[in-house]
Amino acid sequence: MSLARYGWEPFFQRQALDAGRSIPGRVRLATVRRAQVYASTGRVRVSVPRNVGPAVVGDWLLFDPRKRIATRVLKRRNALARNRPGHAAKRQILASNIDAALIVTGLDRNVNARLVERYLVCVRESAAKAVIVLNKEDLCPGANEVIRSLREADPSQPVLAASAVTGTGLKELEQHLPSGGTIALAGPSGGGKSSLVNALLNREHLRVGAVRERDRRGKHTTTRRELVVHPKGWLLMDLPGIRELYPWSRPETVDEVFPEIDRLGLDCYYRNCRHESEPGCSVRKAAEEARIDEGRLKSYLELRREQEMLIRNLQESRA
Ligand SMILES: Nc1nc2c(ncn2[C@@H]2O[C@H](COP(=O)(O)OP(=O)(O)O)[C@@H](O)[C@H]2O)c(=O)[nH]1
Ligand SMILES: [Mg+2]
Ligand SMILES: [Zn+2]
Repeated sequence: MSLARYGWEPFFQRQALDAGRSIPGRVRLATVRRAQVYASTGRVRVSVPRNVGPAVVGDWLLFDPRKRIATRVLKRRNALARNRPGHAAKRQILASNIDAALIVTGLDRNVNARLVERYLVCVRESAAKAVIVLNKEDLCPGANEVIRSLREADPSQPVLAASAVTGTGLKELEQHLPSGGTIALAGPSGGGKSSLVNALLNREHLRVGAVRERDRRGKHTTTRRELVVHPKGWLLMDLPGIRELYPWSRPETVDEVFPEIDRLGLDCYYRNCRHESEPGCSVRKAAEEARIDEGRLKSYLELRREQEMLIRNLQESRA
């Protein structure tokens, strides 16, 4: 079978010129020391020794087809990464080699815009295309208000309403998926990521979790990350929901997620204004006059501080 349908490209091929007897495989499932890969010989389970790994979903690795042992994880084209909760600076890669990420959240409860912004920072940092998907439109036909406020903040950011149950919005969603690309589905648990993968595949492939009625939170049914091949050529990667997301990014990436704030910052009196309590701050002024959203500003400042702190912690740990 051709490896191209799994995303094999010159970037990886060049790294595999000296592979010897090892052959390439794309990780579709991974645990700490094991991985299941798509290879030219089909699906293969391989072990990933400590000195080789860890491998994450989306990685390309080389493995010995006889012994079924990974011999090398190939350099990643990009990655979705966060800082591990409870650590000063410890990078955790959630997924690798992705072309787009759908940030999926359910309209059955209040959309957590703050969490969406955090996902957006991760995706922007990876340079993959981000699409915000407001799922469960069938439960909340009045999604327009949420969509409008998201679009108002950043008109260049695609935001779609969809329903995995009725199929609303799926055609439009498909138009946003880069052809032949690897598409990660990220977002809080219970938003409908697995359901959307199934709806796009038009069959039951992934187990869908029941939503607890009490608080409408999804149970954690997706405990592993999995990569599935769509007949139209996309590789869909269902990621488990995570509760705390501390993006692993440069502070400048935060600016890209809040373009309306970044733009105002150009007019501040001080060129390096932090929009905290400096005189002549046009960002503060805009917030006072309700020209920008107070919640977004708080989120922006918090994320900037977090990412600057991350850099300091990283420098200290390396010193
Ligand atoms: N009404 C409705 N329910 C949905 C929709 N998508 C998912 N669900 C339900 O929401 C719950 C969580 O879905 P799941 O796909 O497991 O979410 P995940 O945790 O993000 O993977 C399940 O009970 C689904 O049946 C939708 O578009 N409309
Ligand atoms: Mg799931
Ligand atoms: Zn300012």
